[in-house]
This record gives sequence, structure tokens and C-alpha cells, in this order.
Amino acid sequence: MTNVILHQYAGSPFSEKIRCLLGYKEQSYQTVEIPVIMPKPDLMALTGGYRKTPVLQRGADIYCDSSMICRFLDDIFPDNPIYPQDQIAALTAAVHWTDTFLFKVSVAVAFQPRAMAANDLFSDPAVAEAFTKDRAELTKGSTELGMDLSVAQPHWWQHMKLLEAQLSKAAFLGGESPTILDFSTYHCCWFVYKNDVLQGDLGAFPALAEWMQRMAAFGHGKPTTITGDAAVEIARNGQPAAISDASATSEPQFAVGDEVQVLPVDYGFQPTCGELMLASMDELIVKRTDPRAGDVAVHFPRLGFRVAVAS
Ligand SMILES: N[C@@H](CCC(=O)N[C@@H](CS)C(=O)NCC(=O)O)C(=O)O
Repeated sequence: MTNVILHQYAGSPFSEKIRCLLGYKEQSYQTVEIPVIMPKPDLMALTGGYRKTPVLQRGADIYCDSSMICRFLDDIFPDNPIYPQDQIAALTAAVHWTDTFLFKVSVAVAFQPRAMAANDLFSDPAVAEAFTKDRAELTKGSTELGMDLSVAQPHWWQHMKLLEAQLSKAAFLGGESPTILDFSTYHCCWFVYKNDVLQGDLGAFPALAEWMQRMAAFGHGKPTTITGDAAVEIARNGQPAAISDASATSEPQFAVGDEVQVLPVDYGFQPTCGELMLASMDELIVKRTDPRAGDVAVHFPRLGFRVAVAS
């Protein structure tokens, strides 16, 4: 049993990306089932504001955003590496496009009217209304997640066609073994094609369908569920890991120790406030003290996040 805890819920595509990676890495881990909508009090005790799903925890270190989580998991479980350095710039760009633009397209396709009718989440009108209200709050001040189906559908087909062409030539997008791009692409496809109504559309893309089966065959590793309260207790009993290059900062406006807030640039503008511990080229770490969780270090990737003076 490793000591990482995945805060997630079953229907979350970005959580599926992490579950699938933990399957590929053949890891045992703990999970906390977090609520699909706010409030998420146990998660807030850990992140201090960041509300998106998933979040990964190791002791008193909290990792936000699936891109940060994947990098961290690849560092601590180095077997079967997924970041080939001879492709790293092209890969990072393609993964970011996939996790942002393609994800946005996939949301519109997955939530199209003919699919919604078969979605359990929306069978109870009260639940559907609460979900819609919550997601309106999540995307307040942002246009990043909204796309009409008439715009999304041709973009989706075009990319499925390109994936089909590439996957007819190799087992994975990374070639003979998967890279991070396989995991990012997989969660978008999973989100759309896990719906029985849309699954039939996959018939037009046999190589893509086989690749999805290969990805699904990695499984989810060995998860054991614990409560949110137990996860907060684990944070309280731990201490944030020491940072080796703490004095190094690539941030011109801020110094280590400054009070800052960190938040996503796309949607979910709920900031995490605290003391800047690290601002490297690819990571931001904020230290905060929570009444329940004690001292925690909250980690964010640089890509897709901004740091500002705490308000
Ligand atoms: N950039 C984020 C995106 C995460 C995201 O949008 N997750 C969705 C669920 S898959 C979410 O947070 N929905 C709102 C919620 O769970 O409260 C990542 O890579 O982790």
C-alpha cells in the first residue's frame, strides 16, 4: 500500500485519467469519494479553496490539477515512465490542448440532449437542478467550458478521425507504450463513450475502440476507500515535505514567504491563499494552516494557473 490518497468521484473524467495511470503503474492507494457538487468541507480543509476534481494527497502535501498529479505520480513511481524527454515539448503542448480544448468539446458532446436522457445523474430533476446551479458557480466569470454542440460535434469527429488514423499504425499515441498523451486523450473519450447512447458511434473508429480497450485493461490499480475526515486527520498528523531549492523562484513579482493567492486561469476561480513556498518554472507551492488539517503545502502546476497578491 502506497501512501497516496486520491480525492475523486466515479463519474469524473479527470479522475479517470489518474485512476487509469495508477492502474498502468500497478499501484495500491487510498481514495476519498468527494461530493460531485459543493460543499466539499473535507477537501476545502486540504486545498483551502481549490474545488476541482481530482486532488491527490500524500501526508500534508496536497496536489491540485491532474497535470500536477500525473507528474508527481510519475516521479514517485518511476517504472513505466510516461514523459519521454525526446518528445517533452511537443507532448506538453499536445496534452494541454487535449486537457483544455478537447475536454471542452467532450463536455458538449457528452451532455448533448440524446445522451442526457440516459444519464442517471439527470433522472432526478432536483439533482439535475442542483448540479446545473453548482456548475454555473464553478464557471462564473469564465466562458472556458461553454461550447454549442453545433460547434463541438465537428471538432470532436475531426479529432476522432485523426486518432483513428494514428492508432491504426501503433498501439498507443506514444508508440509501443503509452505516454501522458494517451491518458489525457483517454479520459475525454471515456467521458463521451461511457454513455451507452453514444457508444455506438465508436463503431466508425475500430482502432480507437481497440485502443480504448487497451487503456481500460490497465485497470485502476488497487484502491481502498477511506473517509474525508480520515484524510484530513492524516494531513494533520503529517508535515509538508521539505523543498530542496526553496530559495529559487522564477516569479519576478513575488518572493518566497509572500502572502499570495493561486487560482486557475480557465474556470473555478476559487483561490487558495497562503505563504509562497516555491515558484519554480513548473510548480507553485503555497503553505497554509488549516484549523482541521494543520500545516499543509498545496502544489499547483504553473501551466494553467496564476499567482497574485492575496486579497
Ligand atoms: N484542469 C483540471 C480540470 C479538472 C476538472 O475540470 N474537473 C471537473 C470534474 S472531472 C471538475 O472539477 N468539476 C467540478 C467539481 O468536481 O466540483 C485538471 O486537470 O484536474
